[in-house]
Amino acid sequence: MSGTGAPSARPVDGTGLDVVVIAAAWHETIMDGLIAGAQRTLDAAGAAHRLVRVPGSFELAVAAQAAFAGGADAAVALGVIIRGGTPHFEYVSAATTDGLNRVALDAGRPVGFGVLTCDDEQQGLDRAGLPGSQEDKGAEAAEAAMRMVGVL
Ligand code: DLZ
Repeated sequence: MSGTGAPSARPVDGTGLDVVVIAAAWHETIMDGLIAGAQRTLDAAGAAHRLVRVPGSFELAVAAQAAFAGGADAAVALGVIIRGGTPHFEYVSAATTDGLNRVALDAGRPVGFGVLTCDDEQQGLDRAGLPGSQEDKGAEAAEAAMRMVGVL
């Protein structure tokens, strides 16, 4: 279940890594798929990992900052933001993305970006790594985070 154009195949070695998976609570079914995909990928790579739940995507960045302060090698940030009738979507999406990027740059440690920004629920389901999904963005984010530890 690899995404269109997404890298794959080359196995990733996560042995010895301490990874924190941070997951928002909104849009439960899609989040369950993203979390399972990330955890499957970390297990397959042999990485130690734990799950931290936060209320919404906006809170992912500060939780990633805390994970790094606690010594984590990498974080995987998972969230689903679905467009509504107000400009809220743009503000939460931008703050989440900018916040996670800033935390990664400040810490010099990788944050796998598994935040879906969707026009509707179906776009999230299609990318959640669930039965019937075409893509598995939780797995992709976990894999990217682990690969980056070896790059930095
Ligand atoms: C408030 C809000 C809204 C409207 N939509 C979403 C969403 O689609 N996905 C998500 O992860 N979080 C959403 N939130 C919650 C915010 O991320 C945040 O948790 C609250 O504004 C409290 O700080």
